[in-house]
Amino acid sequence: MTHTTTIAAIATPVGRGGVGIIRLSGPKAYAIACALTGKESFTPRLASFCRFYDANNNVLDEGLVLYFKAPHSFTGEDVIELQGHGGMILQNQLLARVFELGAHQAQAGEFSYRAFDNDKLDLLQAEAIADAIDATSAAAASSAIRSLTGAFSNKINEVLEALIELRLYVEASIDFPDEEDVDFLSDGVIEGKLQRIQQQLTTILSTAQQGQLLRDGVHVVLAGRPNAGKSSLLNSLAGQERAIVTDVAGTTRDTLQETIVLNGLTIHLTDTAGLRDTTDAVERIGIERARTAINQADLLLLVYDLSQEVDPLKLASELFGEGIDGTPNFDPSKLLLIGNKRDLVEDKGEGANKLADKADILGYDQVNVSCETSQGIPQLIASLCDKVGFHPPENSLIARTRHLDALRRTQQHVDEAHQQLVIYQAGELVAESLRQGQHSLGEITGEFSADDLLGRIFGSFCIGK
Ligand SMILES: Nc1nc2c(ncn2[C@@H]2O[C@H](COP(=O)(O)OP(=O)(O)OP(=O)(O)O)[C@@H](O)[C@H]2O)c(=O)[nH]1
Ligand SMILES: [Mg+2]
Repeated sequence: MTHTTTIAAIATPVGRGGVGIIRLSGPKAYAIACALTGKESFTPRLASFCRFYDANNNVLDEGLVLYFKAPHSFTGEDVIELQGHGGMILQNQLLARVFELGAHQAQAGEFSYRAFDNDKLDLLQAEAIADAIDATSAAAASSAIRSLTGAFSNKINEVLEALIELRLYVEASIDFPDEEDVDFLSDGVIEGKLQRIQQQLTTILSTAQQGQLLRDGVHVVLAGRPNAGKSSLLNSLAGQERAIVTDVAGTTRDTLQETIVLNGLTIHLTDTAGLRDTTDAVERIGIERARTAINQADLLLLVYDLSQEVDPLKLASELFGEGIDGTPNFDPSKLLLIGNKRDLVEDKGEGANKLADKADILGYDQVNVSCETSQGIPQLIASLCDKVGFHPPENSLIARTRHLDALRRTQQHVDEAHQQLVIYQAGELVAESLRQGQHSLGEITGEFSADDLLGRIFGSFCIGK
């Protein structure tokens, strides 16, 4: 689709900087650059040093003009980049002049949307641009760049082609059954191809799950009784004295969040008020907030003091209630028991009374640490990554929940196709399930995507991208 308007926006971050870039895209971009600079022409892909003039021929700024002629540009349209001096006043004046000459303010993500619309990028690649810019860890950034270069799209397209080819094969066989041939539905060819597609989808899904963890990170909450060492653990993991630590029980009152990166995984870590019965109104509100955070956690670290001889499962039952089988009312897959202050109970002498780094207590994972000496902290980090299923492959690819959802629906349709084949021998239904699978997989790259979804995706980009 061709866009008739010319859009412009400041592409560099707001604030002071050596260089500030204004980007234009659309049919008038080239003419605006000529009018702005008084030059008659620009050569594509050649930097030209120019002065930028206002309507009264006063110099607004000077800098470089870059011209990318359609279709060889980011958006596929004529693109102009004005590289002036960074500084909000200068940049805003220049932008206002560009508007005066006929450009319109670009909406968030509008450049990327045009690139998508002109087939310069697919939806996965466009999302990867935003994810690369917003990445909170080096691993997330490099996997976003890999997705941007098309590595993820290629994997999706490979399966998409296999699905289409198989659907066409099934449809052709229904339309032109070969009397002499064996029954095409039971000769094993379709089943073999379906199984291959199922395997490919499983592999992609597991890569995408890692990519989604890399992108979004996990919400981890520290909870426990007062003085157990929750705030000390937050400080220890964050590598800085972020939370107040004292030996006064009830030190932390409000929840406190810190985003940290451990082994490449972004963790949104929340410290909470120690849980206990209290008449203090402020502390009570803090404890309510702690409860809310606990309920929303992807993983809960239940911290207890090893020097107090606490039974961690009994503590969990006290805090979260008990199921009919006598175990705590908390999903073991989301709970990690942390015995803290091991330095206080371990015999400093050779060999004797050393605690294990980690244990399994009736199906609940447990680790022993000391915030004082840092002993056990690396094992805690390893257990944490393990619990949330974070094992990024070498060449990970960034992914979003939307992609996981579409992949799972595709798997379901392919499973249905498999059932229609082996149980009902229903060729038409096999083809229909494959068509639905093709449709859900195509949502990922944007081959089939509703306009409102596109609006939501591009609307979350920054202006100028
Ligand atoms: N010896 C030793 N002391 C620790 C350790 N971790 C924390 N402490 C001490 O235990 C006390 C309580 O620590 P905090 O981190 O404030 O405990 P908390 O769980 O956040 O307490 P509240 O905020 O009151 O709920 C402080 O005096 C810490 O110095 C540890 O591993 N070893
Ligand atoms: Mg605290």
